Amino acid sequence: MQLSEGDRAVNTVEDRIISTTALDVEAIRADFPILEVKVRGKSLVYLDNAASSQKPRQVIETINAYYRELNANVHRGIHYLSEESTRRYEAARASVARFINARSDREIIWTRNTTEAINLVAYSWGLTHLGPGDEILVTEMEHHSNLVPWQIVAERTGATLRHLPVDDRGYLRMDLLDRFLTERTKLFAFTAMSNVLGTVNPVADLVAAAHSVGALALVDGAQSVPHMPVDVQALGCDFLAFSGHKMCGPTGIGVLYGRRELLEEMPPFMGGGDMIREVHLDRTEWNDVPWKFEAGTPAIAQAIGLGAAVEYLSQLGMENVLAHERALVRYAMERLQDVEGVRILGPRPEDRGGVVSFTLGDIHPHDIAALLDAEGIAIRAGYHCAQPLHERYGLGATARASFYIYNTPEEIDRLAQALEKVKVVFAV
Ligand code: 7TS
Repeated sequence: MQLSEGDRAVNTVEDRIISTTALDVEAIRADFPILEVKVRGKSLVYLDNAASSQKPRQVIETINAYYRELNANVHRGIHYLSEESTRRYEAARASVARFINARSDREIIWTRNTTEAINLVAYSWGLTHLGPGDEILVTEMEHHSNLVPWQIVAERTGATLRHLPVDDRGYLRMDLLDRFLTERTKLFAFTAMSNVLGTVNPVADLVAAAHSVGALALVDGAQSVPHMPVDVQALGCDFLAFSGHKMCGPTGIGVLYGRRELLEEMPPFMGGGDMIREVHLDRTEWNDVPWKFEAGTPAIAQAIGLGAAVEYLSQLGMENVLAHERALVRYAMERLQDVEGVRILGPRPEDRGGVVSFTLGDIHPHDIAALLDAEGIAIRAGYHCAQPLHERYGLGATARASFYIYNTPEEIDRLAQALEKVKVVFAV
């Protein structure tokens, strides 16, 4: 673990101004009812946004109204509620398509989350397109959900799984890309942003490199789509996976974007109702994409809720969301570095999103998290579902603070003050 040189913010006051002008944080905070909740008698400081974000009342009320006024199954009944539910469900798909600039709504498949979206590609595309001699390339900074499915596919197909290394500062080893990406590579699956290091990867360059050897590019957008502008046409990626619950939407809904030509020729992931056009006892004709991949009654209220979340974020402007988080992360890195004994993982603020993983002396991150919890501050401690990355840096576990649109510099001050208290408790 190393701290990069020249990380420190130079002008704290200016940072505060940036972070409070990119977004109207006070107005945003008023949209999130949970921020009024007292935790252990203290006002809540929610810094576990990389795990899941909080939900604005616009999303909560959309879901509530759906169940109160519209609830019915989609794509079946010829009755008002079913037709209106279907219309709203498909309108949410169109909102998501616009949000990531997909060419067509047909390129948006509803899944449960990022994990299911990646597994869909692994099982549908991976099992049918890979064999011995083929290679799948991932990176050392992947979340387990962009690693384990490829281990399973490699084992089943005889393909080889390779890992592009990270350097000591938390950047991908771009200098080694040519060595790892060869004509044997059939798929390059990588995260747009590390959920541990915060590193924002050069996605368009990585996609172009994959295409130059004839490989497909799958982007894990779980940490990018909620936090920065993402344009699938500009990036050129073949697949993009992300989760609704990390971007103000409900749990139980996620997205796989796929280029239409690829989706057309991929076999279904699961069989059942809704994904078929005709079924006979001995044969079945598949439905068109995207419904071919959506077997059974879907998460209707959740999809509509995600549609509301996407509209909410679009109104804020994703450039502003990114600017706000960049300012917060710069401030957080400065404040935490002032706490003696804190070591921060990952690159300089300009190259990262709103995630700061750290250790504090020899204090176990679970103890840090528990003591912060007593102060009303929610962070995450552990491997953050990226155990191989922790092994790469020789770390057992880390503590992680992660930010979103409603966080403030004052909350970061509270985090830093609470860490000083942790040190007192542990007599560090
Ligand atoms: N990929 C990345 C980069 C992630 O950060 C996560 C979740 C996932 C995939 C999986 O998303 P899911 O919605 O399918 O679970 N990351 C975290 C985290 O950092 N802490 O809890 C979940």
